[in-house]
Amino acid sequence: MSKQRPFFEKLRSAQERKNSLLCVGLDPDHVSIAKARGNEYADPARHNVIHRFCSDTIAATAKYACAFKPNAAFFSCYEKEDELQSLIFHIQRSYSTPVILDAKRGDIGNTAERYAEEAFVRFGADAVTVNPYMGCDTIEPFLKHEGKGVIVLCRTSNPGGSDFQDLVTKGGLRLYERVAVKMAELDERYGGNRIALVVGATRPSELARVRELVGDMELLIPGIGAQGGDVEATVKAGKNRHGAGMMINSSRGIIYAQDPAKAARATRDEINSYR
Ligand code: OMP
Repeated sequence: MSKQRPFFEKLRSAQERKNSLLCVGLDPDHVSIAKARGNEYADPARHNVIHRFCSDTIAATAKYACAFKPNAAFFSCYEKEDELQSLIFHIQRSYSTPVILDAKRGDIGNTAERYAEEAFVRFGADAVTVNPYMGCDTIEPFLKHEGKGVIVLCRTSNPGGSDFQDLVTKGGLRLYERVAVKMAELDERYGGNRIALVVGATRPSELARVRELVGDMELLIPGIGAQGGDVEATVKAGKNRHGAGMMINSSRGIIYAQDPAKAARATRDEINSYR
């Protein structure tokens, strides 16, 4: 198991150093890269496009990002897992910035152990996103990796997020509320500062409800930018008592912007203006 600095320590240090709650999502696809950058990354054999695009984007935005969140699907679909691994190492070493591997894993114990090893040992990520639908025992194998962050889906940003997550459970709580409560309990059982929750920026009232339920816990909040979540409503609903406790993610809105550095700085500053 890793002896590196804990994820939440790295995160808070990056948040303070860069005065930022912005998480930059790395979701590279060939069509969007060509559309946004024209010939800049043209390579008919597609050898290094993903890697070059990501490392340029990281270099441009690292000053403004408290974390990066590469989404595994955008690398594995092109068989670019080696690039993913080297980009994660590059972000950690060159920019002292934590990396969340967005993999949304969730499976029974022995399989979850392999997923945890994949995220934390193979890819060397500081944190990973997981799906709690199969129950608390499927989260625990990830928590066994000391210092690593486990970021659990709670109320997702997509329109279908209401299909199941808003259903009222036996005790009267909605399913996402129950996830929030159970994960806060599990986090406490593991000593705190191990679990964060994913709540979409497209759902400010659910975001406020989760904040009410979990106190100062860290939240990963995707859905601003391309999905249209309102930054002011997000920050006001999601901030904790210290005007923090959030990693607000934008992927397409930053990486495919004409000037990613400018977009990242503007988003960071807009978030800060409502803290
Ligand atoms: P943009 O919509 O381009 O900013 O990308 C959002 C990123 O966050 C994608 O990688 C999504 O897979 C991810 N995401 C959501 O959009 N909604 C969620 O509820 C959860 C996630 C996530 O777990 O990161």
